[in-house]
Order: sequence, then C-alpha cells, then structure tokens
Amino acid sequence: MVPIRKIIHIDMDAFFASIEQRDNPALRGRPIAVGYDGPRGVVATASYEARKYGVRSALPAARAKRLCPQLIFIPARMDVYKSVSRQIREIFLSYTPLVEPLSIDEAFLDVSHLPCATQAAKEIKAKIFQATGLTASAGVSVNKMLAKIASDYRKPDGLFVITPKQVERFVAKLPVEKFFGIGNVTAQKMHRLHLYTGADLRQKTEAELVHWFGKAGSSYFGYARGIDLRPVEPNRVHLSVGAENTFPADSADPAFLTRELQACARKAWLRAQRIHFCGRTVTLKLKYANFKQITRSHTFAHALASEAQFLSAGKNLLQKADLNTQKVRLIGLTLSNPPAPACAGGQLWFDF
Ligand code: TTP
Ligand code: MG
Repeated sequence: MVPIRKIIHIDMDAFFASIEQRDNPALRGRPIAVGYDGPRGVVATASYEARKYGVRSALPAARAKRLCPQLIFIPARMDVYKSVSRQIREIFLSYTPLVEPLSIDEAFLDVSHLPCATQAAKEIKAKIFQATGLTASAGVSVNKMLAKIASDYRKPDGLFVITPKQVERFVAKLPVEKFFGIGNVTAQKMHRLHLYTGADLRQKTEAELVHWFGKAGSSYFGYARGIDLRPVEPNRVHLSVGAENTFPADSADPAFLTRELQACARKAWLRAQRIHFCGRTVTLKLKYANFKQITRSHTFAHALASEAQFLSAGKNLLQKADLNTQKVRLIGLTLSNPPAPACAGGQLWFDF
C-alpha cells in the first residue's frame, strides 16, 4: 500500500541576496548579485530585481554585467548565511524530527503526525520571517516530488498546496521535465517518444518505461501516478557531489571534452558549495559510444580547496584516459570522500 504522507518543502527566496538586502538597506529594491566580480567570477544568486534582466545563479560575472550594467556585486558572507540556515533548521525541528536538508536554504519536512500540514507550513513561514526577517516559499503535498514542485509555484513568499484529491489532475498536466530525476537528456528522449506530460507517461506500461529508461522507468511509472515512495531521511549524508553531461553527438575531440569537463566541474563545484560539501577524491567518468563506462579517480591528502584545483585534477584524469579507440558520449566529474567529520564550519573552500 502507498503510504499517505504529509510533506512540506521549504525553500528560502533569493537566499544569499535577500540576506544582503536585509543587512544593508541601501541594497533593497536594487539589482544585486552575490558572488565574486572577477574574470573567473560566478553569480551565486541574484536578487529578484536582477533576475528580471536574466541574471541567474552560475552565470559568469562578466555576462551578468552585460545583461544588467547597473548590477551591484556583493561578496558572499558564508558565515552569516550558515547561521541563518541553522536558525531556520531549528524552526523546522520544532515541528518534526524528520527534517532532510537539501541545501543551505531548503529542506523536506515529514509532518504526517500533524493534523494540518498547510497550517504548519503557514506557521513555519511566519516564524522564519519573525526570526530572520526573510521570506521563504513552501510547498505542501503527499510526497517529496510534489512538495518540491509546489514550493516553486508561488515564489517568492509563496505557499502552494497539492491535496491528495488534486494529485492526479496536477500530475497529468505536469511537463515531464518537472518530474523528479528527469534531466535534459531524458526529457529530450521522452519528447522523441511523444511523451510530454504526466498524462502521456501514464499511457505507457511499466515494462515499456523500463525498456526505454532502465530502472528509472519504474520510478517514472510511479511518478506519473503521483507516487513517490522516497522517505524524508533526516540523517542523509551527501557522500558525493557531481555533474555529468551526455553530448548531442559523440566526440573524441580533446578540446571539446575539456570544455565539457569544465562545465561539469563548475556545476559540481557550485552544488558542493550549496550543501557545504567538501571532498578529497575526484572521479572522472566517461561513457563511450559503445556504452562501455570507465571511471578514474584521484584522492588528495586534503579536501579540495578550489574549483580550479578540482578542474585541474579532472583534466589530469582525462589526459590519461583512452580517447583513441572509441568516441565519448558522456562525461562526468564527481567530488567525494569527505574528510571526517564533514568539514562543516571548518575552512572556507568556496571559489565564487
Ligand atoms: P536556491 O534556493 O537555488 O536559490 P535562491 O534561494 O537564491 O533563489 P530562489 O528564490 O529561486 O530559491 O539556492 C540557495 C542559495 O544557494 C543561493 O541563494 C545561493 C546558493 N547557490 C549557489 O551558490 N550556487 C548556485 O548555483 C545556486 C543555484 C545556489
Ligand atoms: Mg532558495
């Protein structure tokens, strides 16, 4: 039987930028980006005023300034963001011990024991505002996937509820790219199979979905019916953080592969930053045109200190890989092996 859960997903609005605007009234109502304004600088996040110009997380600083010339860059104050993160976590824990943080500013809460999850979400938003002066958006539904989609629906300062009765209709209209675990490549493959929405996915049998998408096909079969069995895991430790990309066409061109590796390094490093993850091991993954997959790793004595070091380790591994016999269809780069205990609160290892 499918367990009936009440799940809340909370995500702070423009988190780093809102904190900067809170602490410096001169920045309120203005387009700001938190990040490093240098040649290799990247936007960590942008205020909503800056987002109107297309300024977004992970955008190179130079491009962000071209999009919005009056953009104000503010260096990150990680200690402050972390302490706000702790404040909101305390509020979550006053409602349930089942809190699974996903990153510095978002978490899942299982509040199945409470009479009304929507009421709890309203209270949590109000308490966050009272304690921090910041707004959060909340999504409430029967599982993680839907709660997370819901929290994004009315951002900023939003509250969106998908009740058990509404689940079926909601999922039927949902574009496949919104489903959990469906990235660009899978979405494209679905489109080629004329699968655009939950309703389309629902027409297919589980065997068909498994045939096309492997093991994940079973999950998609469930998701299309509003079923997501993943529990909220309060002690979930992120053991690795990575990024990978499947190319539109297979390639053995070292320059192309290096560029793709660079994109993976950037994405993975930003993800690691967001969840305060640091690691000692770098792993390169290559999938060849014949679908054979190899991984090559290097472990350092200390946690990696910068994106540049991460990328350079990846490039070294790529240089040693065989690019002569088969073209490559996918490249990935992962950071793993956190020094014990996980270096939360320790040395700063960001490289904005
Ligand atoms: P998000 O919750 O993804 O973004 P946000 O809170 O800034 O904006 P939204 O209102 O859309 O939720 O990420 C939380 C914080 O994590 C963000 O403020 C800055 C940091 N971050 C990075 O450093 N790099 C990134 O690529 C992303 C996406 C976020
Ligand atoms: Mg956020």
